[in-house]
Amino acid sequence: MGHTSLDKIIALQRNPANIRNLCILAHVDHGKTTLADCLVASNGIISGRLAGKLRYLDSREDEQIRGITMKSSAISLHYRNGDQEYLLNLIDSPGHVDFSSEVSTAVRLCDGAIVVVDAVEGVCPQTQVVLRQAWLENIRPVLVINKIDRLIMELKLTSQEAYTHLQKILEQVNAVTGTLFTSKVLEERAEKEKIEERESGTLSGDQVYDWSAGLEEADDSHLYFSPDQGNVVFASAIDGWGFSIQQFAHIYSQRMGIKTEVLLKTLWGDFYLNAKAKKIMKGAQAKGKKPLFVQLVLDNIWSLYDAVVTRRDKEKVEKVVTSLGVKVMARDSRHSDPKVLLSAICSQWLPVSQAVLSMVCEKLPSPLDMTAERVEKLMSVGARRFDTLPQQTQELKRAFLQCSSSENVPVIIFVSKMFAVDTKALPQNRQRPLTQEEIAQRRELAKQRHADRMAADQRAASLQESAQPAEEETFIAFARVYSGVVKKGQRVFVLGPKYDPAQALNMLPEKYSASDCVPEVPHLSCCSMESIYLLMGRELEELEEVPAGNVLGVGGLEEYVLKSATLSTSPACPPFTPLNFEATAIVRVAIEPKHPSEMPKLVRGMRLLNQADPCAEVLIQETGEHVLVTAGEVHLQRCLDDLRDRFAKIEISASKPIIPFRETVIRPPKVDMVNEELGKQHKVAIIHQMKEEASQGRSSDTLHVDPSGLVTLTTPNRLATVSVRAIPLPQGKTRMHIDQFKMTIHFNKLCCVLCHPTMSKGKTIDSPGTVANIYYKVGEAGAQATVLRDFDNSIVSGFQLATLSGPMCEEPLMGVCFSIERWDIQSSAASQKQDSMEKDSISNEAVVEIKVEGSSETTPQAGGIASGPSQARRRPDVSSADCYGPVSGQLIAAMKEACRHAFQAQPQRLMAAMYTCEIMATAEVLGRVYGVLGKREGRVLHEEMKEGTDMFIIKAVLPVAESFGFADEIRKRTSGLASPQLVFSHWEVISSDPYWVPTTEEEYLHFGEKADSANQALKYMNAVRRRKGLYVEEKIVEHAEKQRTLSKNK
Ligand SMILES: Nc1nc2c(ncn2[C@@H]2O[C@H](COP(=O)(O)OP(=O)(O)OP(=O)(O)O)[C@@H](O)[C@H]2O)c(=O)[nH]1
Ligand SMILES: [Mg+2]
Repeated sequence: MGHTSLDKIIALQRNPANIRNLCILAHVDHGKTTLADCLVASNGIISGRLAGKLRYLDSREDEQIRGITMKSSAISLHYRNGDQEYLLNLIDSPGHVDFSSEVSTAVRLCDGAIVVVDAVEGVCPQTQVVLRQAWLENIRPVLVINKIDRLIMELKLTSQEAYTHLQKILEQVNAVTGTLFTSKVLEERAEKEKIEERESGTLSGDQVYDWSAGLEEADDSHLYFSPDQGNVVFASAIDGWGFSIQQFAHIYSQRMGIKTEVLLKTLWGDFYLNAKAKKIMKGAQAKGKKPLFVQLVLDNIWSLYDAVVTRRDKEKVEKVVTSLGVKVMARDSRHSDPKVLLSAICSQWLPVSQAVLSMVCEKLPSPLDMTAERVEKLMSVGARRFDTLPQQTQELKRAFLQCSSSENVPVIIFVSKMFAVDTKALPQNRQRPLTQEEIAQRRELAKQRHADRMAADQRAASLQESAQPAEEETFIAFARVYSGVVKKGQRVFVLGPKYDPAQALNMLPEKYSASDCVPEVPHLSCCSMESIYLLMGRELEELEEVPAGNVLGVGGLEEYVLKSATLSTSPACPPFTPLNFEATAIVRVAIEPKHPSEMPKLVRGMRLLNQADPCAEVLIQETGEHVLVTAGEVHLQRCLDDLRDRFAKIEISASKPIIPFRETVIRPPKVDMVNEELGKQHKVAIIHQMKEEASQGRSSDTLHVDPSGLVTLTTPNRLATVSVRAIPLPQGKTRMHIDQFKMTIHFNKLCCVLCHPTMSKGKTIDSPGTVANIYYKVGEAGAQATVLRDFDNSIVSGFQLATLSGPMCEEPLMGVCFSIERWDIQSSAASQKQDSMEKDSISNEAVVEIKVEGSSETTPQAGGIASGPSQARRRPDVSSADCYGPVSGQLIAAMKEACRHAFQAQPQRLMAAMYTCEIMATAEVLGRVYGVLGKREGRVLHEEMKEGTDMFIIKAVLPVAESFGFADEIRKRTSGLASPQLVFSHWEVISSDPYWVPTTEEEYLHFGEKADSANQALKYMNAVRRRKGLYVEEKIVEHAEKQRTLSKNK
């Protein structure tokens, strides 16, 4: 087939019923790009011979070198299915975990997905992730089981064994879908119950509990993959073949005279052919017969491989070629590599592109089939429900569902990422053959220019030069039109993620359009779409307009859109829900230019990089370092390469990865380091004991630490006193229940919830896991409270400063609660006579209860945290203006110090970032994998054998600090047979105490006086302190005496 012309594609774009927007998703290396190659070749864009070898959509050099895809890229293809012509907007996505954000950007723009699974490896961790992503975005998947040739050539399975194996893989995939479905049904049911409960007040007594989970009624049969449903293709992309059972059903219905419908139902499953009775019967397994699928389908393929590749039987091949009616060129049949001949035969007999594309056209929805549920999900940002949106906004739902391209519907576009292309590669700047007239014109121009140049002075030249350094990279938005027609040069509103249509509709005059100048509406701006493009893999084609339902590229948005955005001509349009990113950016490195003078270039380059990558973050740390945060090692490498070669174009040097830690406190341990109960042993180390005592009852004239850990600090001017206690928050998901009518709660930015100023009675707060640092203050009733509230800001600032960097190694705190148990403020005049003064304390009966749910521990002290009533004493004459005076500054400092001391009064621990890591390995290399994991402080969670293969799946957790080079080391030690997938999962308390020294007899016996066995926490802490230039308590020469004695004795 020849190259599809641009006009054809433009014509097809106008018929949304025949458009399919789809992406290819899979685990890394399962063959997405190879499959895409076959599909691209079917349009004549690349040669069929190169399909599978070229990996056309991997356009970056490093993608080709490493052999993995790093970004998602789109291409528009044309396909004729029966009498219908289809336009397929295909997006290839990366499978490596580090780039899973690219998958999110692709999935958002599609209505369907091809999920590729390797026939040998089966369902892998990323397969599950992509299935979940497709599920969350409500897009419909179809399945391609790829690399079937490996079952023949590598595993040397018989066709019968291969059939059982394929059945298992289907079961695995369906199990994942099943889990997703059940969890959704259960969630919906819980939601429904909650609403019912709210509506009916309390449950009435005679109600009987309904224990059906709702699963019985829910129909899920359409969700599963099954060859007889037509949503599964078996393929070998590298050899260019693929089939669905439909194809074979057609072939055999003609040859054997059996109805196609019968064959469709029986070709997959427990059916066999009874040759005598000429009937298809059930129960192949029980009777020990060959299932129909093996006999009619697999056996043919197996014998073809056997004849062409294994035995290289020329005669048989010729027979097959004539019986299949395919044409083989002489040079193919003479080729020394039998695979060439094989793919020449297979790609004509069972072309993979035809099998996959007809499945896509038949089974995946068109943009017109978008469900109302999906639209509502896209439009309801955050916790807002769709029905709470303004009326005008709700009406837009119709525009989505209609997907109309008429003039009077609003234009709605979603930009899921920005990508950079070389400005020279843009179609406007591309060189094309010139016509005679143009050549003549140019000649004229050149003559003119020459004359000008002679006349012009130096100034003109310099002017031209300053105008020259145009941007070398242009940003194109990767987007989809959901409604209306996008025209070149059209003006649209850019809606920021926090944009609120309700607010804007109140502020804007009616019939307001984007071509008017923008009034002051928060998070709203205007821009014009300077150019629009058709995305064709490595190339772009300029278009004049794009109708609804298509994927497109938009130029000229770089000033307005950072990474993703919603564009619309209607201000009633809400911003779309943010993309679901599976990966968290965790690996950070500091970057500096080789030559300090090139700093501005680096800053600019990093800004561009930030825009061009959906997941990378760029920030400037307090220390002034420019820091790049990435999802993993491979991602980091790509970002650095990009920075060096494209965005900054300078030599840069990157620091070693900066490993993040968190500081926390824990409840006093009950046993010591040798598992003896504390308090029973004799303390032997006098010095250490002294140290301990000093830390427990420290006091100076402004600071008092009582043995229970309550720290009382007075500001230097003695105006204010705060008493703070640090309390460890229970691990796991914490739910706080506050039974108190006024209370201020701040989760600091680690958990990003800020509840201020008051919480209503009986409110429940969820903190996401252990991440919260909470500051709370029991509030007071009455007018007196206002003065204290004026100083709230200072207290919060002090708290925030304290939680930003802890005393151990200046890393942020986590999972700590600071309870302010007393807080006094006095006027300056009366400050000296504080004690003799009559106390007008406002004491309230605040009872704060913190209930912990979902955590197995009972928390005796958690209930007691706040039961101390807060008191506040103050002179009524403190003017509220004081909060701007020096008092507030001192209060900030005092609060910060008090928090720090309170923190130090408790047993302190470091928290390490942890990866979960899934490794697939064969039995022979299992031992080596464990070796590497053990060396790097990894902990194996479980290990299981993958059914039907000799592979083991090991699931482990590994500290991020130990993970650099881990993947490489595993690969080297196992000669490439195992490769891990690392994903950030959680923060974990390191159990060893960095300040630990032996104090009891047993500990001395066990660890020796110097306790010089490695203390991992101390090692980490010192490494961070050293990096930050803080004081590190370390002896440089440990055993000096010994050495001297040795040398003397000689
Ligand atoms: N034997 C065999 N190998 C295949 C087949 N399809 C792809 N491969 C090989 O598998 C490797 C990975 O293929 P890709 O297409 O790059 O895989 P991918 O899924 O795009 O990988 P990422 O984009 O990195 O996630 C390549 O070496 C291919 O040659 C197949 O059908 N059979
Ligand atoms: Mg790929």
